[in-house]
Amino acid sequence: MIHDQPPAADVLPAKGCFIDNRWVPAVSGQTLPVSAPAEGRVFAEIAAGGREDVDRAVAAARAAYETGSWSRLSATERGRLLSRLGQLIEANFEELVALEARDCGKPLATARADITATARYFEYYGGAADKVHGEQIPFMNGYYVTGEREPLGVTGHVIPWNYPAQMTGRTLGPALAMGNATILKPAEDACLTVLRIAELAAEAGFPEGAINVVPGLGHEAGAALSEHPGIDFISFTGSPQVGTMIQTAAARNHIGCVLELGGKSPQIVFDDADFEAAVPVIVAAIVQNAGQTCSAGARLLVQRSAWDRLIPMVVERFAKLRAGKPEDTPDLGPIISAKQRERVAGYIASAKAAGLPVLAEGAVQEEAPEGGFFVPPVLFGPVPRDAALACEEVFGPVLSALTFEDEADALALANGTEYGLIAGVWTSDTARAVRLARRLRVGQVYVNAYGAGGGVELPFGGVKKSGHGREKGFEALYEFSALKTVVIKH
Ligand code: TAP
Repeated sequence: MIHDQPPAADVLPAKGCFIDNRWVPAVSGQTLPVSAPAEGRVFAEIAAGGREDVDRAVAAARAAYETGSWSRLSATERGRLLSRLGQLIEANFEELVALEARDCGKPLATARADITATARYFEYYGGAADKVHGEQIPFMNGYYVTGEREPLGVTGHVIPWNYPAQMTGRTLGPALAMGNATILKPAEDACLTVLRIAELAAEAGFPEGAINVVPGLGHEAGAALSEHPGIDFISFTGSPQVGTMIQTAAARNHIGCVLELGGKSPQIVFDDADFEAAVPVIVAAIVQNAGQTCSAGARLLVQRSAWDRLIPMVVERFAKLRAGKPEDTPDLGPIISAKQRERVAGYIASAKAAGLPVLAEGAVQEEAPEGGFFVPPVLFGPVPRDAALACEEVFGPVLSALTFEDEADALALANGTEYGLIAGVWTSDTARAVRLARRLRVGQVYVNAYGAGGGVELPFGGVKKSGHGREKGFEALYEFSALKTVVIKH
């Protein structure tokens, strides 16, 4: 829904598009309403950026890259600016927490963890900027050969609504550390912290054009950015459907891309596991961010011989879960939008209609606002292997429990979806853990743990339909740079 009227008095007005360190209204003059998911009502507006705004942002980034105002700053100076931005995020911590909590409906504790991680991304990549060394390559006598890492140029970034602040740090941090000039298109449903971080970047001293943000609709601003001939690389996190469009546009422009497209990640529990340690982590892995996490542990794979002991423990914990608004310390918040809530509720209703057994169901707190987009968490099981709930990403607080017989069966089941993002293995048999870690077709494996708090330092990304390329950790610095071989005859 596009607005061209002034917002109501209690609605935060749109700041605009952030281009060349300045707020500029969208060329169309239009804005988009943003809802607070826990309240179910509009509380802010953002600029409805479009093709012409993206053109301006690409021109600004191109200038910062070509003139060298950003790309030729020393790596140490780039690192200092990134670190300073991390410090400014910490200095404005409570403001950013409140904004992220309201914009996404996250419980305050989750929003705090997110903003802490956001600052950490900038600190990490600030420290890493001048640690990427080239190499000297042995070659024929009479030649001196080096391999040097250089920026890709202008990089585009399209991020989703589930972790707006963190995703900004995760994708811009390494791109900027390597000297790329950036344009970010955040999700229309949640992007207020992203816009505030852009403002803080200007305060930190980033030169004009290094960081540009164009909010707007996906099929307008997002499509314009991903198809733009003026970008040299694109990073996308979101649905496989849009990821496919991004990859097609990148191929047409002969540029590279990194895609992170979600998953249906397994938590595999053997009968020799420490159930006391496993159960709280198993439940947290699906309830975190109301299940709206690409790496949510959405499939609980239980060895048949462990089912009768493990499941009652999970059920007990699951049934106590309460969804509510950020300030009421709920176990989980609402779903991001009415549209997404319909999608998640649709999965639950179809599974119930198909007769899938409900093992446990949480509830919504009594004090939760009427209009909030809440969905009580549900544990289904045993779920047949070919059911939608065993294969498709729900992106909500729905845990599907399935049984397996032995290690070979566990592996086949775990690897048996189109996705391959992360996996958890719970066992006391170290040799088995190593065998599975090597054969699971995913980007990250956790043994007797799951997710480990996000891990800014840990390279992250998928295989198969979960995408390709890696963000997070040092690996991302290679993703956002190119190797140049220099051959000197002497
Ligand atoms: P997407 O549509 O994929 O949105 C992700 C980002 O892409 C948003 O910034 C979106 O902008 C933008 N976008 C949408 N259409 C585009 C286009 N044609 N060209 C370029 N950019 C475009 O995801 P969604 O609709 O928010 O969620 C749908 C499903 O995707 C979820 O249920 C979930 O299964 C999956 N999902 C996965 C993840 C992760 S972390 N892997 C994150 C979110 C969603 P707008 O928001 O303005 O449309």
